Amino acid sequence: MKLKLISTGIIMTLLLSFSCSEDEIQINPTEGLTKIAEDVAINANTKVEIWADEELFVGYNTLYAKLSDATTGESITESMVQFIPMMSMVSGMSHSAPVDNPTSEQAVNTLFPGAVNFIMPSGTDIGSWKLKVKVRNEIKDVEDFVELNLNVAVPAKVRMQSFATDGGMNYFVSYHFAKKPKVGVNDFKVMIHTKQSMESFPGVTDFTIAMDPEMPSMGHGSPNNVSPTHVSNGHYAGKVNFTMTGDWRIHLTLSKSELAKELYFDIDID
Ligand SMILES: [Cu+2]
Repeated sequence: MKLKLISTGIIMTLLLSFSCSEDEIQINPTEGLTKIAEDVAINANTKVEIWADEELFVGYNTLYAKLSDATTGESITESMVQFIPMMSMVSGMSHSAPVDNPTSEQAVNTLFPGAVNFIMPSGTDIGSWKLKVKVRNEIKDVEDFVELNLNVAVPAKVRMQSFATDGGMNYFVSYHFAKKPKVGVNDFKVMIHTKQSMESFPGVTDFTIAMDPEMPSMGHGSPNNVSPTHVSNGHYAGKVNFTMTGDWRIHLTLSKSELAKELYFDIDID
């Protein structure tokens, strides 16, 4: 009886360790992500897939490029990857959007992560978005691109706001949580970009942000928040503390020389 228990224990241990290492080997890099579009860059013989955390929305979207050899299907883990979003407006005008290109030419777990802050939704009476993705076949020494059609929806709650100053500057403010926000202290980023031209939307690095989360329905805030401060490229990192589930409102005051702009984002914590 005792022997049986011991051997069962050994088999269980073996099974567990086996299944653990299996998980590590078979981990799927796009698990939990949504495929947005794909196409083949013919000259570079490279299949380009674009994945995201969810369907695209007006706001800051993390995009993951996944490259593979169009013939063999094997992952390509080294390439220049560049995102160039372009919106063709029904009015005839066209413009780009703020972009964070992948920072490395080495894939992270076969993915090249970057981001686009879509500043308008697509729609039949508004216009349409395309994403040009530039890649480079290092072996063939060929640069190429694909052009993908995107659908950008209006999110249930506003995730990007823009405002203009008297001086004619346009600012685009968006936010991003590294992980789905939950009750407790959450890492949180605010992004501020400006419009330099229709093609160029650089990050703005010299804002000071004061943050104040509130539960409007209950009339209280929360302690232990860290107002976002500038890290790089118009990204401001802080911490927001949601002390309970429900509707929260993150008040932000953005200041820069004479400019002081107050705005807020509503977010539901479940
Ligand atoms: Cu537009």
